Amino acid sequence: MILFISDLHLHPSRPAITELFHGFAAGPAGSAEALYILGDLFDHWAGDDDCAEPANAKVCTALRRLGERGTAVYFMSGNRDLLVDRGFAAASGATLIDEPQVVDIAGSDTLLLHGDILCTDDTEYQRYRATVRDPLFRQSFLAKPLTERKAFIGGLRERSESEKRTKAAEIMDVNADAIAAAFRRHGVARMIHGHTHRQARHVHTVDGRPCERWVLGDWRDDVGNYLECMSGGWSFRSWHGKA
Ligand SMILES: [Mn+2]
Repeated sequence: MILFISDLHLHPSRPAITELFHGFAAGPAGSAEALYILGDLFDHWAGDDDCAEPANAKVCTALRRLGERGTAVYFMSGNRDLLVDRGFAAASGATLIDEPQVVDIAGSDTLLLHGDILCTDDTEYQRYRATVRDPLFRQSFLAKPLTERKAFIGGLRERSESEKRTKAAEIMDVNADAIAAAFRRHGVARMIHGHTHRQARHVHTVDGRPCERWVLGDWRDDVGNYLECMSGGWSFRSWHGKA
């Protein structure tokens, strides 16, 4: 059994969701051979020195325990936890994977993405994405003190929340051409991504080929969502805190 999650947006100010995650890590995730985290596990990540923050340290410990009990944990950064790096990997035991990544899942090549790269209609966002992913930007940002980085991210969050309220929902969703291009470029017939919080299974026809796209749901205070891949098939599951 292989599980996929994304968009938990864990943050010390959201104890209920953090509690759900810890139940999930101690529960269903422990029976999986692998857990793929496809971005935005954290609501924000100011740098790996933030691993020391008690709530973050607890998450790292939970992931480390999972690994020790035999579940391979793979971590792909999302837009919010873009700065997760080797320090986090060392603290959590998770294997960092680049985006995009093609992985053999149950015998078929599967493209794994966070998903924001597919939202090409939001040109303003894509410009921002390119800036923050620039290695020089990253380097100079990480050279600032942790408190300064956190304050900067806090300001960014507020701006993005207010922009989201005024932007049309379609602009923030994935673009059909970007999806077709991704299937084509990677030569796969299956894709899994998060980011849009619109949990669904979509079927696409790309150059006459049937392709499947699984979109992971986000987590709320009272429910977590994950995709379960078993030999018998794939399905979305929800987690309410009890097995
Ligand atoms: Mn995201």
